[in-house]
Amino acid sequence: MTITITAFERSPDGGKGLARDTRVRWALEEVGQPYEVRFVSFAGMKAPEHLAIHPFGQIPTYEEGTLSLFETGSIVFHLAEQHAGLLPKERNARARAITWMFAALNTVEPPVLELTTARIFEADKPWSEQRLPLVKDRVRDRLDRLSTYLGADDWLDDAFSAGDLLMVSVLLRLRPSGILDEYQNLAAYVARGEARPAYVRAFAAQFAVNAPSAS
Ligand code: GTB
Repeated sequence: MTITITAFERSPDGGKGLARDTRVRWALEEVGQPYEVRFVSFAGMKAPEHLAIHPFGQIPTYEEGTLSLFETGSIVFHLAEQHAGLLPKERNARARAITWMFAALNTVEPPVLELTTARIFEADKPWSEQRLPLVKDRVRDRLDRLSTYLGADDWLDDAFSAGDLLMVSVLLRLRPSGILDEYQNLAAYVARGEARPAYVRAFAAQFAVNAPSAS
């Protein structure tokens, strides 16, 4: 059955892979599933046809036969359940990997998003200079703990999992702020994720349509 995802017609990040279709593309590549992409404009995201599959008018979405999904966590989880490669078979290891998926999205991503908002959308506000250090420290609170937990390990548990895929995807968004490089082991962890052949393919696919030179 053909899998179709949606992505920005032209991502505002110009191909840096920061829009959330990249994590879904990555998961699809990890499990070896071919997919098609339907590109959506900002106006198209709020049109009834798109709202019928994404109630909040966002990308990405996932369609496969009669199934349509939204939310990257749910899409990655669906793929990880249906195909080998993203979740361990052993019950406890699988539960731990799922826990890390939630931790990436529920515990680490919110302050990371807050920082993006503060740096990009609130930079011109008169209170921005005072607020930014507070927001950065909330990110550091999480990264301090994550860095200690990861230590010198390659991945959050024994083997790469959907938990790492989501955590690396979330951390990647910190790179422009410079905060990621304050944590040597987390920067290396993200680089390890980016070096995976599946990530390289996913990144190249989104870059091909979003790079400034792409027509
Ligand atoms: N919780 C949802 C999920 O994980 O699927 C969040 C989905 C989401 O925020 N989608 C964004 C969107 O559709 C695109 S990724 N936004 C349009 C809207 O809400 O109207 C967010 C994003 C946008 C741009 C950049 N960038 O340019 O760097 C990075 C990330």
